[in-house]
This record gives sequence, C-alpha cells and structure tokens, in this order.
Amino acid sequence: MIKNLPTALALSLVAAAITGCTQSASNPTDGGSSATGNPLSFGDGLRTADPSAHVWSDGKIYVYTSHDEECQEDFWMKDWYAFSSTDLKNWQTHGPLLSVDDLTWADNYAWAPDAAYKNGKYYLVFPAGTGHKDRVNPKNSTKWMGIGIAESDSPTGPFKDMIGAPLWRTPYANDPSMFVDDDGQAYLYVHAKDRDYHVIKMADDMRSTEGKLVKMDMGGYEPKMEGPWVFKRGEYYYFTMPENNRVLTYYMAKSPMGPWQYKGEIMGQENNSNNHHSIVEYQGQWLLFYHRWLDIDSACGRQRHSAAEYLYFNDDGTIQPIERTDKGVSDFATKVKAN
Ligand code: FUB
Repeated sequence: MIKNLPTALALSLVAAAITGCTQSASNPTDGGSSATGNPLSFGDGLRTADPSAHVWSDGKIYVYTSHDEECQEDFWMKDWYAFSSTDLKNWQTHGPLLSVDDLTWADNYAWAPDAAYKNGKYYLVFPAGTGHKDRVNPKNSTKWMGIGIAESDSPTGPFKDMIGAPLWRTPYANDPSMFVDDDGQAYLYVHAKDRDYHVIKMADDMRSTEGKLVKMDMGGYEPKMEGPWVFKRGEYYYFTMPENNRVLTYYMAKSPMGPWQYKGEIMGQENNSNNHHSIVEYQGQWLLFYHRWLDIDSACGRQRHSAAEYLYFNDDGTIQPIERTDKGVSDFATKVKAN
C-alpha cells in the first residue's frame, strides 16, 4: 500500500506517460462492474492484471495473475496470485503464491506470470527484478529484470524457487509464456531486450534452459510487442501478443518455433493503455483472459482489472475479432450446458 498519496499520484502520472494511460478519475462509466461479469469477480479487494489461464487435471480453470498495489507506483509489484473456478463466476482466491520477498535475486517487479504442468509438478514462471527506472534521465536507470521458475506439487503452491537464481541474467527479460507441447517439450517465449520473437527450450527437469534463445521467423512482420502467449489448437500453433503493448494480434504456424504467419487483430486497444492476455479452452469453450484499465473504485483513476470474453475460430483456424463486453463470460455455466 502506498502511504504517500501525492507522491504516488505523481508517479502514476509518470507511469501514465509510459503506458499511455490517462489516469483520469472522472470517467466512471467506461467500465463494467463485477456484478455483470467483467471485470471478473476475484474478490478480496485484490487488483489483478496479466491473467494467464490454465486448465489442470482436477477439471478446474486456474488464472495466475500479477497483483497491482493500490495506486501502483510505476509497476512496482510484489507478489503473484491464482484464482480457480468451475463456472467462471465464482472464484476461489489462492495466494500469494510467491513473493519477491521469497527470492534471493530480486526485490521488485513481480510482473506477468505464467504457469505450467510437467512430470507431476506445477511451475510458476515469473519475471522479477531489481533497481530503479529513471524515466527522466534514462541513463541513470539501474532497473534489471529476469525470468524465474518456481515449483510446487500443487497448482496453488506454495511455490519454491528451486534454482535460487534467474534462468539467465542477460538479456534483460520479462513476460514469460511457457508452452508445453504434446510430446512434453516445454518452450519458453519472452519479451526480452533486443530478443523479441525468440524462444528457448526448457530442460526436462524444468530447472534450466537448453541451448540458446532462437530467433523465430515471423514472416517479416515484427512490431514492438510484449506479453507473448502461445497455445495449440488442432494442427495449428498460435503466437499471440499485445502488439505495441496494446492491440492483441496473432500469428499461426505448424510448429511451436515457426515459421509464423501474421494473421492480424484479435482485440483492439482501449484507453491507449497496455493489455496482457491468455487464451485457453475450458469445457469445450475457448476463452480470452485479458485486463482492462477501468475507473471504477479508485482514488487514482484507471486501475487494472482482469476480465474475460468468449473466443471463436473460423473454419480455417483463424480467430474472430473480439469486442470487450460488460457481460463477459458470466453465462458460462448455462452456455456450456446448452452446447
Ligand atoms: O504487469 C506489469 C507489466 O505490464 C506486464 O509484465 C506487461 O505485460 C504489462 O501488462
């Protein structure tokens, strides 16, 4: 919790310059409310962002999120949560699953996490870092971020950082997405300094990487991006991302390492602010989880809230564009029953 509100507001304005998010407290009509479906009713007064959804063998859907402090200071974030459900309306809170206080190598920037399951273990893959970003004099910045991986016997932790170090120190990296293919090989995609559109294989024990970051063939289109998310449906792999940090777009391929073909927009930008998403199939229904910057209940103007929408494919495997709705997936239980 930020105690010095004027300082917090000043820093929020600096962050706004970066995210492009206008932190206006005067527009309460542009958001949904949890009573209607979006944002998702995660409860406990927690502000969440960067939702990564997975369905595990217990039949529940789990959404792993980062956790925004109230009136967050320039994305200074401390811990990660998960939320589980069977109807996407009633959610159970789990966490914190892990905190930067549990790490020996980072003390801040608990940014967008992902999760994976392999060989009977659950993994929380997460970015974290140290230092300070000087937005006025970037040359004075000391900020560094890397990717960690923590292990548990349960999807809800407690997760333990078994390596006690990041997977690598250079290049600077965040926003990990871990995709485990049908043959058990895990692939790690990241947003990294000078290494976007790269992938690295994980070793079988998931405690180290194998080989180098490999540059993928993106068919000649490589805009600024962050927050990659890779999934498979039928014969196609999908590489999806917030293009320019705001617009959700995607590529398709026949292999998890490409070559990829750009297919265009899934969801447009909102409030000129960042978005971060995941895509998963649950009970036969494909779903998009993402976050919105909404001015609902905060003295600090727009803050981030996790949300979800239905996602549909065309016959050729391409994804139909999605609009943000207030209703979201609140009728999921009846919808899947009817199918
Ligand atoms: O939540 C912190 C950062 O903001 C994430 O890592 C990015 O993807 C953006 O959502």
